[in-house]
Amino acid sequence: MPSQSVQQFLAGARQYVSKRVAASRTLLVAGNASADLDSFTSSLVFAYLSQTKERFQDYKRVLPLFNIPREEVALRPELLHLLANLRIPSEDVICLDEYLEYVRAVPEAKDSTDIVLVDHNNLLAELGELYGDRVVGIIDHHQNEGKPLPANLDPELIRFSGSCSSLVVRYFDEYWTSACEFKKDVATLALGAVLIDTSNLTAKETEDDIEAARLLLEALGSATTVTALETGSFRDTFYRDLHDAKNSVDSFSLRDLLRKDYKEWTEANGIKLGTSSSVKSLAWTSKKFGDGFLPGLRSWAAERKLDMFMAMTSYVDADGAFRRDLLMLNVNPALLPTATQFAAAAETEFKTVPFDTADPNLVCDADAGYWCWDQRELKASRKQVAPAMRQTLQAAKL
Ligand SMILES: [Mn+2]
Repeated sequence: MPSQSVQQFLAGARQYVSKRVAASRTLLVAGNASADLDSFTSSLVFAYLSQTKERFQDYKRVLPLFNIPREEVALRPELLHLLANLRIPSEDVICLDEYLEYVRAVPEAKDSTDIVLVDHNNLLAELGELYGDRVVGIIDHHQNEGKPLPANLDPELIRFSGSCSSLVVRYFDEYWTSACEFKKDVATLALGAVLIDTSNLTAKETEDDIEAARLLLEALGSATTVTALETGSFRDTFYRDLHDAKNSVDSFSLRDLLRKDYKEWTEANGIKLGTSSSVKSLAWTSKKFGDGFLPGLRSWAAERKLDMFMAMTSYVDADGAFRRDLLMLNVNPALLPTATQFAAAAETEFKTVPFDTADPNLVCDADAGYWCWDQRELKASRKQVAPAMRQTLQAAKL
């Protein structure tokens, strides 16, 4: 049984990578490149529990790898919620860019590493180049992409289920009834993914998900009967909190908020338009970021090398009414007449109305190329507004 907690295990793995410890025989456990909660928990639970299997005893190190760059962790509030719940510092999560840096600093690591894939069955991009021929095990719930699987996989556990974490839980089935003092945290970790992926066992769930949830809830000591599993209030509360976190962007920096749902276009005349869509009103966003709001918009536009930036929001206000806001920031002085022309046209086309507000962030300043509005035309989303702006930009003379 594991002699350290999952928190201690992850902190140790993180030190190994951060301190560039010389390579020893290593097992890398990598989730997929979209890096959702399922991939995260599948890789961490597998890596942590691998020490309970004879099969993995020869590995000196087991590293759970989160298959996205560090900077994208912030875009996954449900992960941050679960980590906080478990007192796991998010810095301990080993991200792709950090791991690749480690391999560059310790090149011999490449030859002493095997890899297990969880939540995917085809290793892509840089990891594929490094370890495509060193895949020794797969646990996945996606369809095989037609590529033949590597030979001699152990485990080779690929079948449809709501959550890949459920398959990982079942692969280590003996652990959940053990007396290991650390098992509650491991169970919490896995349960989060199982419930999120199956909408609290109400959608897409298979026998594997139901059995995994039963094992985990039993390990947590909160479901000793099937009835408790079916109606368990712990489970419902735990799920609702995680679900709310997933739909909350309160922990986002302004940059995260702007790039979360972002699209850009470069027109034939070289003019570049960027558009951010958000589930929070401009008033909410301005209040949250205060003096950092306008500089934040300008810095995002500069980072993306934009000539024109727009933000669209859609949200439900305090009275339960669906609302939209629209914001336009012209960055290229040569386009000021074009932006002014769009602002005039938007009044009729999108029923834009300046805000009646004391918030200086939400007051138009045409000379500075800045406009923001209450958009009364509620049917016009980015699908309508962006093409209108693009047409205007295509006609612009620089
Ligand atoms: Mn999955």
